[in-house]
Formats: sequence, structure tokens, C-alpha cells
Amino acid sequence: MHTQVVIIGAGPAGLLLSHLLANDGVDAVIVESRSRAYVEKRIRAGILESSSVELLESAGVGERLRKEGMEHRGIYLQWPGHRHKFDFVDLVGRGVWVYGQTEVTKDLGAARDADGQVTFYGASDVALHDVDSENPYVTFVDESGTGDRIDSQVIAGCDGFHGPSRASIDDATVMEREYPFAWLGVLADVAPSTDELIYAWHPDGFAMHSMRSHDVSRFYLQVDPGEDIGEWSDDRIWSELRKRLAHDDWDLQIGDITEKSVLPMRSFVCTPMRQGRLFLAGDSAHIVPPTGAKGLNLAIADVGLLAAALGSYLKTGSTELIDAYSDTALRRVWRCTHFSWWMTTTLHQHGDAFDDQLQLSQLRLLASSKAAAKGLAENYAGLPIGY
Ligand code: FAS
Ligand code: PHB
Repeated sequence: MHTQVVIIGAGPAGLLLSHLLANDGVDAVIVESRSRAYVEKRIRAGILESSSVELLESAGVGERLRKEGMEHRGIYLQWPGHRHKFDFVDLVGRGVWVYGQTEVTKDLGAARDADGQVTFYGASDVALHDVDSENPYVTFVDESGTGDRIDSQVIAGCDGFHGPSRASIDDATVMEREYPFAWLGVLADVAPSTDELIYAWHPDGFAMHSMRSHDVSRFYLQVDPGEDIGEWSDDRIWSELRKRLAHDDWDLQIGDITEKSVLPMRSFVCTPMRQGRLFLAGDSAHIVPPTGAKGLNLAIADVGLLAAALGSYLKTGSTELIDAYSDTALRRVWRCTHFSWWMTTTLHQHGDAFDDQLQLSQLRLLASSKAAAKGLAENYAGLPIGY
């Protein structure tokens, strides 16, 4: 089989890249190891920066988002006795959207169906070949058990943290930081008890109140990295959330918990994001702790750059944008890596009284200084694409 671009991975990065390329008249085939149903059901991110929404809309996949997504002006940061609202629209002129990654993936999958392009779901033994040649190719076994090969001009590694593409980057510089805590993520059929997301510092550990719709809420609790989810009954979860999110006469509504899981936390950056005709985008190249709501938005930003670069190269032969891709993408990657590290280290309990005082001082400064609040708003609401 021949195509212009083979994309490994049908998560948000792979699906968005294929759709942007199709809009640009470039042919792409996706090879994905999981089933479509599995990919579309995977519960992950919930926040889209306005630049992500603009890119999805420009690609023609923003209609349901605009209808069903929830536009948010900002967030609350809280610590015992204090809950402070940050209005990003007032501070920096833009807010964020609440729209689950599952919905983004479904919308992108539907767009790909309409593009009529080929996606191999359920592939195994996916391997990259000759990435430094002018004709790189991918081999795999399709879900019927038949061996396949796709020859191309470019391979896009959109296969996430555990995919094979990153291994093809020769002499990659990998920088990684593991955090001494994890998140217990909870999905519940209960209307949110707040209008904006609440990020809460608490002496017993971080907690967050997020949401997916007017009827479904999403919560996170700081736990130990090796936490056994079996130790967390629904009652224990609600009791801990009520304690850590408590504020004045505010009450947390509870409901049926439909999903709970422990999510690890790490920062990870692979440099460069290119090897010959192989380009990495999204989690295959970088991972951020979810505290800053940057993972999905970074994947979208990478893909916006990569789609333009590949379109220019494959249609005109110009290598200017593909040669600049890795350095340009990494500038935003490091900005978001720093912001996610800062949000994570500022809001999570380290079990150290000195750290507690530093963190509380930082939170008081954010609540009292417009300059400090603008810095938070600019990073959380997202920097313009191409930063
Ligand atoms: P993805 O991992 O989404 O997609 C990669 C795809 O490649 C997958 O479908 C995978 O099956 C496929 N693949 C892997 N190996 C393959 C192979 N050998 N062959 C073919 N295909 C292969 N971000 C936030 O902003 N907020 C959050 O709350 C948040 N929570 C998260 C929770 C979890 C458990 C995880 C893992 C991530 C979370 N993230 C969150 C980050 C997440 O949203 C990612 O940033 C986003 O999924 C990145 O999209 P992709 O780069 O497409 O990678
Ligand atoms: C989510 O809703 O899943 C979410 C929101 C904001 C974050 C992390 C996760 O910072």
C-alpha cells in the first residue's frame, strides 16, 4: 500500500493530523493498535484552550463542541478558609472550554469517516523502517492477522507515551521527572457543585472539582503513586473530597461514581521531535502532569504546526517548516512543561512544613496581585499557537 503520510496512533494527535492533511489534499493512512471503541471511550483530558478550539473549528470539527461544550471564564484556587476566583477573560481576554477528550476523539473520528481515508484499528507488531530514507515505511499485522506494509514519504509518530516511534529517534535526549504522588480520578453522575473548576490545596492533599457536562462531574484526589484503587470505596472518596474541598457554607453534591482510576504523574520531554522523515507529535514526544490541563492542548498545538509543515513540504518541496518543526514545537512544550510542573508543585502536599508555607505564600500572592494572576491566566488559558 502507498500513501503520502503514515500516521501511527489514532488518538487526538493522529486523528487531528489526518483530518488537517485531508483538508490540505494530502493523503494519510492511520495504523492504530487498539479498537476504535476503546480509543473513543478512554477517559482523559477535559479542558481545551481557546486556541485549541479555534484550530478544531478551522478544521471543521468544532460544531458539536460549540453546542455541547461549556465555555468557562476561569478557575477557583482554594486553600483552607479561602476560595479565590480567577477570571481569565478579565485578566487576559480569553477563557477555556470544558469538553472531554472522548468527545474530541469521537468528533475527529467522524470527520475521518467523512474524509473517506483508511484507518487500520487493531493493528499489532507495528514497526517503522528506513525513517532516514526518502521512502520510509511501516509494517504491521492487521486485525485479520494479515501482515501489511505501507510505503510513504513521511511517518508521523502520534502513538503516545508507550508507542514505538520515539525509539526511532537516534541520540534522543530524554528529560524526565517522576512526582512523589498520583491522582485518583473519579467520574460521577452528579451535576457540578460549582460554576468553574476548583483546584484545592489542603494539608491532607490536593483535590479538584472538574466536570464533563451539566450532569457529569469529574474529580481528582492526590494519592500515593502506588495507591491501590481497591482501598477507595465510594464513601471514602466522597468523604475525602468533601473534606479537602470544604469551604464556608458550600456543599458538595454527591452521586453515582461510574469510573475511578489511579493516574501516574510525570514530566517527560524527548528532543528532537524528528528523525529524517519521522516526526513525533503529542504524547509520543512529551508528557506533562495533568494539573495544568496542558496534555491534550499541547498535542493539538504540535499537530497544528506539523500539518502546516507537511502540507508545505509535500506540495511544494520546501523544507523550511519541517526543518523548523522540532525547535518550534519544543518552545511551547517547555513553556507548558514548566507551567504544569509549577501548578503541580504549588498545589500538591509534599509533607513538609517549609514547603507548605512557600505554597500558601504563593497562593496568597496570586489572590492579591493582579500581575501574578495575569501570569497564571496567560499560561492556563493558553499562549497563542506558534508561541
Ligand atoms: P494518545 O496516547 O491519546 O494516543 C496515542 C494512540 O497511539 C493511542 O490510541 C494508542 O492506542 C496508540 N498506540 C500506542 N502504541 C501503538 C502502536 N504500537 N501501534 C499503533 N498505535 C499505537 N491531559 C489533560 O490535559 N488533562 C487530563 O486530565 C489528562 N488526563 C490523563 C489521564 C491519563 C490516564 C492519561 C494517560 C493521559 C491524560 N492526559 C490528560 C493527557 C492526554 O490527554 C494526552 O495529552 C493526549 O491523550 C495526547 O494525545 P495523543 O498524543 O494522541 O496520545
Ligand atoms: C479534567 O477535567 O479532566 C481536568 C481538568 C483540569 C485539569 C486536569 C484535568 O487541570
